[in-house]
Parts: sequence; C-alpha cells; structure tokens
Amino acid sequence: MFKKVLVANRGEIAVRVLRACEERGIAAVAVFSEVDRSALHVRYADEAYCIGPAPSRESYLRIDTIIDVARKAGVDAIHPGYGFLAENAEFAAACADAGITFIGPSPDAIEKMGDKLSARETVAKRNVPLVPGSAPGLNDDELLACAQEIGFPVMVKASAGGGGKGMRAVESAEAFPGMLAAARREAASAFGNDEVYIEKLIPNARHIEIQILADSHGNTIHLGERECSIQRRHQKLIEECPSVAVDPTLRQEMGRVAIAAAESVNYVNAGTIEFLFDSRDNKYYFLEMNTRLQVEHPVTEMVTGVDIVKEQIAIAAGRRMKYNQEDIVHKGWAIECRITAEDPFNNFMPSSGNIVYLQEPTGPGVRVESSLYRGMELNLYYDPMVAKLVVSGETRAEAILRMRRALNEYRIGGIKTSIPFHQEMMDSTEFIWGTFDTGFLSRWRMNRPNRPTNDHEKVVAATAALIAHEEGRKAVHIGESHEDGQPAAGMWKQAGRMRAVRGQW
Ligand code: MV4
Repeated sequence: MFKKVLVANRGEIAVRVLRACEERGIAAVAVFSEVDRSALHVRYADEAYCIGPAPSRESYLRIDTIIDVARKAGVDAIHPGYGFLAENAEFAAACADAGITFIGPSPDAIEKMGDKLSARETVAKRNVPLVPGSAPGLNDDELLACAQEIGFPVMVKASAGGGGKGMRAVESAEAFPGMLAAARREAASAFGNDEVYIEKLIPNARHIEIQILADSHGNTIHLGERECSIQRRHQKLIEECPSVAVDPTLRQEMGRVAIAAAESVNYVNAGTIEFLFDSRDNKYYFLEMNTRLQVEHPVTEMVTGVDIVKEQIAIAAGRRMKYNQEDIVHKGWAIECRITAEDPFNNFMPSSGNIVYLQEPTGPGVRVESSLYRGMELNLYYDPMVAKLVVSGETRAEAILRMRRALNEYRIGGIKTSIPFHQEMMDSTEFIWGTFDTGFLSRWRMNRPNRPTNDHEKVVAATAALIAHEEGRKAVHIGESHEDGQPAAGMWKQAGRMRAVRGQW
C-alpha cells in the first residue's frame, strides 16, 4: 500500500480524500493557494505546501508545480479529486513520468472518453446504445443531411465539450446553418477544437448515471445508478440513489451496459457512465463517461456501503477489488443537496463573506461533507459549492423527511446559501413524487423570501400518499381520525410543520 499520498485539490473533496487516507493509514500531503492557507484541507493534512496565488490557473491547475511538490514530499501517489486536473490526460501522464501513481484511470482512457465523438465510436463497438447521431469528420453539408435524415429537433454538441458546454438545440433545417456556425465558433474558442456532432434531441429526459469500479486484474463491477435530473444550467443541485425511474431489472441491464462501456477503454479505477433516460418509452442512451470521482459519489456509498475513495486508493495500489458484483446490494435511499454560496432568491448570484456562525446538522442518517468552518473568509475565486448535505433512510420518503429535518437544522451565518432552495424543493409535489426530468428546474419558480408557503397540507398529503404507495396501501386522508382518536397521518402532518425559518440565520 502507498505510504504517502498528495491530494491535488481543495475544499470538501480534498477533506473527503484526506479522510480516506487516514483510515488507510497513509500519510497525506495537501497543496493550497495563497488564499487557502487556513483552509480545512490544509489543517487535515500531515503536511501542506503552497502552490501559488489564488487563481486556479496559477495554483491548482499547475501540473509542473504540483509534480514538483509531490517529488519533494516523496509521495507514492496523487489523488486529483474532481474538477481541476482530475480529467487531464497530460497530468496523469506527468505523474507516471515522475514515477508517481495517478489515483485514476490511464491517460489513454481519459483521452478517449474526453473526446465525445471518440467516446461514442469506442463504446458503440461494445453495443452500448447511442442517441441516433452523426459520425466523426462530417462537413457542414453532410451534418445538415444527417440532421434531416434523423429528423428535427436535433442537438449540436462540441466533441471536445461535455457537461452541456457548447451545446445547442436546433428546431429546423432553416435554423441549422446559423446554429452550426455558432456552435463551431464557441467550441473553437472554448476548447481550441471546432469539431461538432449532432444527436437526435430527446425531450423531457432524465439524467441517470451508473457508478462503476474496475481493478487492474480485469474485474469491473457497477454500483447501480444515481438520479441527477435536478440541475440548473447544467449544474446538478440534488442527486439520489437509487432513481425512482429504475427497477432492479433495468438496473442490472444498465449496469451491464455501463461495464461494457468502461471495458471498451480498458478502464481502471472509479468512473461514471452518464445516460439520458426517456421516461416515455423507458429507453436509455449513452451520453458520456466521466473518468473521475464525482461530487455525488456519497449517495452511492450510503446505499451500497462501499467506500468509493478507499477502493480507488486500493485499486491504484494494484490491489484486487474487495467486492464481486454479487456483493453489491442497494439498501435504502440516499439524497444529496449541494450547498452552494449562492442566493437562490437572486438568480443564484454568488455570495462571499465571513462565516460568522455555523451549525451543521447531525443525527440519524445524516452526513455532511463540508469545507466550512466558523470564521472562514469565503471568496469568489473557486466553485460556489461549499458543502454537501447527504441523508439516507429506509425508504425515499424517510430520506425526504430526514432531508427536511436536516435542512431545518442547518445554520450558516454570513453568506447567502442554496439552503432555502432545497427547502422548497423538499416541499414540492414534483420532487416528492419523483415526477421530474431535466427540464424541471427551468420551469420552476422559487417563492419569495420569508413568504410562508400556504401549501403545507398539499405537501403533507403528497408525502403521506407516497408512503402509502410505497407500502402498497391506500392513501390516508388528512384530517380523518383513527379509532384511537389520533389524527390520521399525524406524523406526516408534523413533518409538514417542521420547516425552517426561511432565509438565513
Ligand atoms: C441531450 C439532451 C437531449 N437530447 N442530448 C446536457 C449535459 C450533457 N451531458 C448532455 N445534455 C443533454 N444532452 C440529446 N440528444 C438534453 C441534455 C440536457 C440535460 C441533460 C442532463 C441534465 C440536464 C440537462 C439539461 C438540459 C439539457
């Protein structure tokens, strides 16, 4: 096993990886920018080195500086976390050149999956279902012909893009040339590569992804799906494991397909296969593969009991995986709310300032992954996500009620946060019923701050009905009495009353 690992990241994920190192008895090295000198990840590490000024280009993205520090500190391996250098093939190769193990997949796998056209071609060889679309290397006329054959509306996507960057929906052949040119320009300036492809547009789809783990001895397993349809401008806000849209048969089938996709690039380490899921015909289509640990990995950990980060480290050290596919069973339900320093009442405007007060939720089924501490000076240099609130329960309903309870306990003073947004989501009938898709948030309007919602009865009724549904019973009626004189669904009514003071502490 490794003796010393460098964590090339910051924030909650750096802390998460440092905890895994500690549990494995591995000494851990942190790196930090000038403004992160007193960050939580620096305090958690056994050693820490400054790698440059605040802008990430000059610190967390500096391959040469990070490799230098890794050499000086004498580490055996580097964990990249997510974001920054996690999906940078050049960085993975630089680690190998320095004789340091990159805790992640090979540069070749990162490269093949990083280019979305090459990813489509590679996984297609293993019969992974793709959205009908174009082959690589087509000129503008050929792309138009392809779009007409597939039928409008279509999506124009940048091959070097991903995660929704450089993506355009096109409704008609008339609009196509203009949109195509715009997409190419945008891709050229954002990625230095103007190659685009088209796909049939799948409307009202869900975003469902499969977590996989693969060791260097040829074993690849899947840990089931995550539901990630609650997104705003391609930023996920809420994730769940499992998904209400997936039953055990579909889980097994999508898992098998995800394993095939991973095997098509001889994938080793943790990875995620993203699918678009069309709820109208229950068909699913490969979108892309993320060759890294993801933000939302804890929901899978809570439902499978697998510590994905500890497994990543073991796999990178050449160990055989601890689990066979038969060992992976889903138990209960987990939900994650991303806590961001943004004002949900003001178009998610980023917020900064001193964390003057902090009280994080705890108790049964609650897990907080956070980079916050009282007295912290939060700046605007990095991603606004400052913490993740993850809860689990025996059922989805219990997880939702627990999330409501935990959000109500959460107090962050000094900055605006997304907590009120999550409180409203936990009250929404669409969320409670699970009848949402990726278009849901663009149709959603937040209530105004401090305006008490007057639909508690609706929330309580919907939740009670959901419980009844889950238990295969008929829904109870609110307000009716049982023989013992207790109000029916009294527990759920109480849950409906348990709401936080809106706005911030
Ligand atoms: C699509 C799509 C509909 N049809 N592709 C957005 C992120 C990127 N990974 C792919 N995305 C989409 N691709 C086809 N052919 C709709 C989306 C999409 C979306 C996907 C997942 C989550 C949220 C989304 C919001 C808008 C569009």
